[in-house]
Amino acid sequence: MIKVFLIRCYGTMQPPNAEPLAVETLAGALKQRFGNQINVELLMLDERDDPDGSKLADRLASRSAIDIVGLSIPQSTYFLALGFLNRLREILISPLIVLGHALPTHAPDAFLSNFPDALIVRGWGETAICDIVEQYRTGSPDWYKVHSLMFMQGGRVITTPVVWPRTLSSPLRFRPLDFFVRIESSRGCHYDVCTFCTRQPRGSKTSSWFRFPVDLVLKEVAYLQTQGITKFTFADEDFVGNDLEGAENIAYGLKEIGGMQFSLSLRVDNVYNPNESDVLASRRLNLFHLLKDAGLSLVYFGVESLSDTQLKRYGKGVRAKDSVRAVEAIEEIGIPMELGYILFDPLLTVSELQENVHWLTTRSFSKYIGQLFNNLRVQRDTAFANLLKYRGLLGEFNPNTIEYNYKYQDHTVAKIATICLKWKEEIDEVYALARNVQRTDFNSTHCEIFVRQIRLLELDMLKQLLSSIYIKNDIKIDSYFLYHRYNLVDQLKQKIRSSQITSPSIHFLSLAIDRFLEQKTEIL
Ligand code: B12
Ligand code: SF4
Repeated sequence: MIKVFLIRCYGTMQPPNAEPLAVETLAGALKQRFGNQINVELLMLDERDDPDGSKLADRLASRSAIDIVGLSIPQSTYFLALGFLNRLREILISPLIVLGHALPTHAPDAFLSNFPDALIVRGWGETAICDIVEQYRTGSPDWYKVHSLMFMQGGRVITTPVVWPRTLSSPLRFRPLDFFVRIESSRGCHYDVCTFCTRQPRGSKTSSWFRFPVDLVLKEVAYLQTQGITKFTFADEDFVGNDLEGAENIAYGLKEIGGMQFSLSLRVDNVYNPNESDVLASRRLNLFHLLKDAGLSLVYFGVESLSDTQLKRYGKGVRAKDSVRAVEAIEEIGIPMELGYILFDPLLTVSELQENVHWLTTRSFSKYIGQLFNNLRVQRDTAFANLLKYRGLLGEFNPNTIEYNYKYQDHTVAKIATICLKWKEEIDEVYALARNVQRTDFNSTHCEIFVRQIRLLELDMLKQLLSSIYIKNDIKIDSYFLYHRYNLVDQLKQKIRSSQITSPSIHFLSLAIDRFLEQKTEIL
């Protein structure tokens, strides 16, 4: 019997309750293809309790006859993965190593240069992992026969064509009650052209989006309900895609199942598209009424900017006023939302910044912005990276996040961005963990109030910074904002303490709050 370990890495960017869906999905596919001829075990490698991966490597050393170790390496886990793989090599365990997820997909060189015997799977991995096992079983594997692969042979990097698996294999869920569960109803993005977005690689003839069979999606939801799960998120990048009917059928099915709460991600033109007929426009709105009725509790909206020129640079294909209309429509239907926003990009101008602030202060939705002080992550394999290279603004590459450093073209924007990003860096651990509680609980009032208060405070601070441009050479943060932020964190601490709610997410949040308050006491 073939013995396979699939390991999911957790770093600073993966909240502790993020479900290891990548490896669960791969395990599901392996079980579906090989049944009892394969033994698959899922493991977690979390830098919070095993910072260099050596503990897990040593544990594996005590296990006998391991054939394949598959490692899932998302952003922020590069050094953790290297530590683990180095330790495996040191203790002379040499199973076949297979690497997947964002970092191996977009920075294969950073792994192959250290581990030339490893196989890199690029993009969706179910077909590839099954074919790898198939080849491994022959005893003289021919890796050219496996799709979506990168490997070294004779000192050269060999690349095989990428395929997108089309079948939905039911994930082999790993302790689902301990995580916030995700379900896929589609893959890819039907729009597929934003200049900053890295998507899974695909062959030129593959369509950029497809829906899984709706009955199988609903079967998975119903199964999870039998396991005691009542809250989940759709993992889809583009839940609606170009398939309103499929989305409607999911809504009807979920309503029938009943008792579920869920979130999903949308483009703004999934809600309002100015180029469509009135009939289609009302069908779109009706879809969101149906979804709300079925338990939709949070919408992630990829707004990104409310400056038309910035939106054009991002390749979003929408105008600010249409985004505003879509956001207001969802607000009117009464579905809570979180707006994706990328305020600072290296080519931002002061007038674009003012345009953003204008929309945000004249409407009521700034409280929904997930992270106002976001800066564009210029990732490898994106059009934006090419644009910056051409402009001479591209800096060094970081394999841990697959992004490049860059310079801002405008000095004033650079000053404001530096202040805001420092602020974000200081509060991010607390804020991100509180937002994670809000995103995965749907009913946590303390965390919801806290994240909203921080968002409104940040918008006020940005307005203050913008107005200080006109006071010569004096763009700096007013200490009022620092005091206020400290007090908000302190209040959250008291509320958590008095509510006596306990969960791993709240536990990590409380630790982060203590760290923040300890570091910042000097400002009082
Ligand atoms: C839920 C989610 C999150 C959650 C939890 C993520 C987690 N890691 O557990 C949170 C909020 C924490 C998050 C954070 C971020 N995310 Co996110 N996230 C998603 C989302 C919506 C769903 C992920 C998912 O469940 N996919 C379904 C599973 C089955 O796919 P998968 O994980 O990719 O696994 C497949 C392959 O990657 C591969 N594979 C993976 N591991 C392995 C291992 C082996 C051995 C093999 C063979 C294959 C293999 O095979 C798997 C099955 O096909 C995706 C969009 C999407 N639909 O993928 C974005 C997405 C992954 N996120 C993205 C980004 C940019 C981020 C952040 C960097 C955002 C930020 N600025 O902080 C961070 C950090 C990176 C990360 N993803 O962990 C991008 C990634 C782009 C890229 N290629 O780098 C995506 C694609 C969204 C987008 N279009 O921009 N994310
Ligand atoms: S940012 Fe969203 S809409 Fe744009 S290409 Fe990426 S997944 Fe598609």
